[in-house]
Amino acid sequence: MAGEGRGRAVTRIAEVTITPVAFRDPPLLNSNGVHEPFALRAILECRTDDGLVGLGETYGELAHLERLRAVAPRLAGLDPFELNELHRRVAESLGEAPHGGHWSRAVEETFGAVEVAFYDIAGKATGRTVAELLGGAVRDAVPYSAYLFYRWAEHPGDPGYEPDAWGAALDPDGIVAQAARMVESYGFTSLKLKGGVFPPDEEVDAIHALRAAFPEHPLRIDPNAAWSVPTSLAVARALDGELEYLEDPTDGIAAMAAVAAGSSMPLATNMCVVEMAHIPPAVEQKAVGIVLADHHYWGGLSGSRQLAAICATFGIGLSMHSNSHLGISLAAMTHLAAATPNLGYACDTHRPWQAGEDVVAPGVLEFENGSVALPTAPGLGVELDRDALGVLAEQYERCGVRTRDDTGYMQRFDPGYVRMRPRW
Ligand code: GKR
Ligand code: MG
Repeated sequence: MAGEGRGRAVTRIAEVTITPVAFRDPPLLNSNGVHEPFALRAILECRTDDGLVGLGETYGELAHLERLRAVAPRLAGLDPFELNELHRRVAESLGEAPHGGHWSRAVEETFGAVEVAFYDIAGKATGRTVAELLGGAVRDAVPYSAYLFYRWAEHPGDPGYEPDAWGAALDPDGIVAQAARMVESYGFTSLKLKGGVFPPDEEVDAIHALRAAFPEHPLRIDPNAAWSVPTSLAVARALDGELEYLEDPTDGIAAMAAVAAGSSMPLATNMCVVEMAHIPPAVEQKAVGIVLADHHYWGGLSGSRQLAAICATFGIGLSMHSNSHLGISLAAMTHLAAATPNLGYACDTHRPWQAGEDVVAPGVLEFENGSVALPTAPGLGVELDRDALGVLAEQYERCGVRTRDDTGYMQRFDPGYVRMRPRW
């Protein structure tokens, strides 16, 4: 039960506001299709009875918004330090009992969204940063990787879209040019290519071209399970010695284990190990060498720290996943990564693709030499820009996108396009 304060004044949640927002997203290609002109997020503001406001950012898809809206009224009166009670209330609101001692992904995603806002409040209430509350920073700046995408120059379905400065990238030269711009603009020191778009030989050529252009940068490729086991093994052979890791070449723990057994580089995943129940079979079958943490679905910052401990126990490396996101998420990712000693790889971020639109006041989350310095103000250390929030909320109302559908959007331009896993 929520604590009664044991003689101390206790801050309690008075009100939770959920604001769906939409921001411009370029036509980035992946194994499911292409990004729509708008990406969705939900912004949470948790207000306490003594005037503190905790911020959270999470998925903006309708199903997730409905879960957040079901939970929000049940948070009133909760002490933001009572994370176990938060977990219980979230699960109860969603009508769930723990499965095998763990909660479902829906519960962990919903819990994670609110938990970050509670950490923000806890930091503001104590004058500490979130990284301090997570055990203290072991690094004062967090390295991120350049997230390279094959992409079109423009959104064919959106006549109002202003083409950005990046242009198209549809072959190895285009990817190398994109990487050069990323490295020049942000200083990234490792490079990740989103694959699964073109036949594997072409993507292997792109990695060779990146290696030639960037001899010192660790490289990764992630086709989101677009390849069969034999194709994955052939790609792993072709890229022997080139990759720091190969991310989700194929689908499922058993298939990943078959690829891992025949590959020289470690395999990483944000697809076959995405909840605690997946860890025992993945460990038993030696399916993955690296798991990508993501506080949005791994049960928040506290769940991600549990994941980190489990990975350390089993000798599994830890990296960090991203989806299209805004500054509150970047701040939370940066605090978590700064306070996680065994997070040994540069984290993913979609940030360069969202240049220009955000809900946080500018100036805190800047990249220098590929890293974001840990914010120093209490809590997450970022401030909501209320005008910017209003603009992106209005954009949400107008844009018509309510659920991410990369495949449906692709089919508008290529009616024969089919989502396939594996495709090759
Ligand atoms: O933004 O297209 C994308 C990515 O493919 C994203 O949806 C993935 O979840 O970045 C992610 C990944 O590493 O698989
Ligand atoms: Mg991935």
